[in-house]
Amino acid sequence: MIDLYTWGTPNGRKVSIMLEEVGLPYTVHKVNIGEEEQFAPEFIKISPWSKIPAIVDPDGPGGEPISLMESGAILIYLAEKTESSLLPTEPRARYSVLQWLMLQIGGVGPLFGQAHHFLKFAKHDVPYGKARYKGETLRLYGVLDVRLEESAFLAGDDLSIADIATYPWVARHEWHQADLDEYPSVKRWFNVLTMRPTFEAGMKVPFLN
Ligand SMILES: N[C@@H](CCC(=O)N[C@@H](CS)C(=O)NCC(=O)O)C(=O)O
Repeated sequence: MIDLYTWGTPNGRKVSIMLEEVGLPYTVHKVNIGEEEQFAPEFIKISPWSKIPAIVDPDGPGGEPISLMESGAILIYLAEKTESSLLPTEPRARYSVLQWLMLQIGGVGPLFGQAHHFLKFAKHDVPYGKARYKGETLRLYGVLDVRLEESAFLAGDDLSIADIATYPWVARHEWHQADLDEYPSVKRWFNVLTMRPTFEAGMKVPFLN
């Protein structure tokens, strides 16, 4: 049974959606980042940067336990552990998945996250920060929309860990003030994924599981 350390955020929900998709049983451990539980010494042993999500798999490579931080690494690990088509082995398909996954890890997550900070949570009004990160966020929506106009999913014809990584961020579109009607292909993709029972279940973690 995999131990999942998470909270109700886009990064956390990537992993619960993934666990639902591949059908691995898991135990949820809530790490309330609003109460600074991420700084508990026991959690830092698993996640040195004090960030959720993290997992511990008692049945890791070689039959030994493994702990992992960083959502991208966790998605790759779980896909490979289960030999899932969510990360294909055929090289062209695999690199397509990895490039869209990396765009999420290096672009969508950090920039949407900063947009949330300046638009919703900053203690002071910072017009430059709001404009900068909302602008960069909408620029990324444009990239996603062009891509999803030409293919059903981010990496191509099939669902992949790149979609799983990106979906929970787009689910917060109201927070970063993106109007999905202006990005019809993103909206089509978002609605398709929202209908999947695995995504619905994963998005409820850790509060309703
Ligand atoms: N690059 C990391 C980012 C994880 C991350 O930013 N987690 C946030 C919640 S979405 C967190 O734990 N924040 C608590 C903190 O920074 O103290 C990943 O993809 O896993």
